[in-house]
Amino acid sequence: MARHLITSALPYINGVKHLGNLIGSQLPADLFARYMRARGHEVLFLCATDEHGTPAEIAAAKAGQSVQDYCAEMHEVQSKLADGFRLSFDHYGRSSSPQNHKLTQHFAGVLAERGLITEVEENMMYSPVDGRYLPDRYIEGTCPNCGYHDARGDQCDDCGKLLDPVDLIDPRSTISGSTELEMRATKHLFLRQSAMKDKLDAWIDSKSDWPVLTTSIAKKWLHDGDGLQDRGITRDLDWGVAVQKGDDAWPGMEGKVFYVWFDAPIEYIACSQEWVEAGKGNDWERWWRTDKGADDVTYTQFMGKDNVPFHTLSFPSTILGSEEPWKLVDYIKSFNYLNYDGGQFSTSRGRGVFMNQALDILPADYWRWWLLSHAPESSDSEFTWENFQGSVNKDLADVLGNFASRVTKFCRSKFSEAVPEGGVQGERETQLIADLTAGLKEYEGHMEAIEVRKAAAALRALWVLGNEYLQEVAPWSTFKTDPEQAAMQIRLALNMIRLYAIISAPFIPDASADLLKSMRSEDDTWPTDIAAALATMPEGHAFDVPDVTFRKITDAEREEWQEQFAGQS
Ligand code: B3M
Ligand code: ZN
Repeated sequence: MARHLITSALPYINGVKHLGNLIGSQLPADLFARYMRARGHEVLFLCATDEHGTPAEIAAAKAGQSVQDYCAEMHEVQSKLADGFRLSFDHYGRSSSPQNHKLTQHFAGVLAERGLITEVEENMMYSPVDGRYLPDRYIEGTCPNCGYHDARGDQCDDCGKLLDPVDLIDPRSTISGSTELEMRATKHLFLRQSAMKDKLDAWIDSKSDWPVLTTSIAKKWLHDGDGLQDRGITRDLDWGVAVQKGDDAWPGMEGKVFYVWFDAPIEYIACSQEWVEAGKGNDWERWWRTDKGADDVTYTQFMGKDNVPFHTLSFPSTILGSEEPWKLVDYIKSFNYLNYDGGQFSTSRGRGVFMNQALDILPADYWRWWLLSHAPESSDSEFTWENFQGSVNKDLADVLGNFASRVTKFCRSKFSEAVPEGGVQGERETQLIADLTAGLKEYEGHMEAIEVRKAAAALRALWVLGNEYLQEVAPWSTFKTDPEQAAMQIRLALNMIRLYAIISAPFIPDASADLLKSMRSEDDTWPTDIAAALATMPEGHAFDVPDVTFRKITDAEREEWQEQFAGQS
């Protein structure tokens, strides 16, 4: 039994996430966590809401709430949706927790002691009308590169050029619209990532098994242009972790908070402390401190590609730079983007399906299956309603659902609602067992390697084997001439339903649980010997005909939903 620490990137608190966010980290992380648990490993699976920073402030102001109330409410909303999608976090924490405040200040203090934090005097845009310094994305103006009128202070959305607010022509505050902006000198802290460059480089080089998507992004940041830059880790905001050195004040830093990307990854650790505090565990250090047993832990992180620099460079700078015995990540699984029906998901235009809407129209398993089997691994992928309808109707309804329904109904009508007796297995059954054995091995290999799409394809292929067998041996015809032989075929098929329920659970946990319940089987041990697994439910074992496991999506629904989620242009 191994120990697996698994984290998903922390969703921002501001608003319900769309399906692209879900498949970019939380859902594949859940797939892996469920698989590892099913294989008998000890798993600690953590996620939390990422609550600090300007997006939270803006969203709270828009909602007319204090940022504390807004975050508390949105945390509940996101937590319920996570449950709705059956994301099996051992704890769903909050980056605004006291644990994270304390730990973030601890890291800052230690890094300062190690000489890895510098104080830099910077000129920042100050807006007298708004009475505050303006973070980059609160400033808009004309792009000096392409002339686009609404370029943001950090980037031009039109030509994509990264900008500094001072580059903008005619800058204005997005809060008040005021153009009376002035530069004022203020002090900020910078994390000296440049001093960590060689260490990080060597560390990334040692990870030859990482996905290319992960290492190529890290390498680009390490080597492009002037190489790895120091990163500002403080901001002029009210909401966030107050800048302190451990428990001590930081002279000159009054009224400032740490940059959200400094404290957010630290929440991975703090979340395990919250997990203990919530009474769900009793020892977080054995997961995180290499001097307390975490040496045996395999730590896997899941995230979208835009989060990779922070997890391959910034957070490791914090961990390595502290020179304390913290557990470093072992494997980073990153994802490309999921697009929506010929464009992008858009929160502002209400384009695409958001987590709450998805659950309003169909159960979680339908979405889990489509998203995971189309995970944007090697490139961006696209959600279309045709494709979704096709996958659900074919894979789930025709292949898996139909198998369970045909077998159980046939058994009930010709035998009884119990595993029938009689008959002996022949060559065709030996062949089936061999095929299932090989297929399962392939499936397990992809799951271990976190090749999500390939794992889905391998699982589907296992379902297909059952259908092919049934089609070929046709117990409904066999029954007419040799009922004993038909009984043997159906006995095997009933046991296959149970087998499918167990191995499909990481993808479609609800349907799997229902099928297992219909088979009146409490034993959900992962199969290691297919022949033995297919003899688990003995002759005479009672079962129930399951309700429809998966229903089909009609053309009318597909069209209605396509329209409903198209968004306003
Ligand atoms: N909240 C960005 C995102 O959701 C950010 C991830 C933090 S992980 C420590 O894409
Ligand atoms: Zn531009």
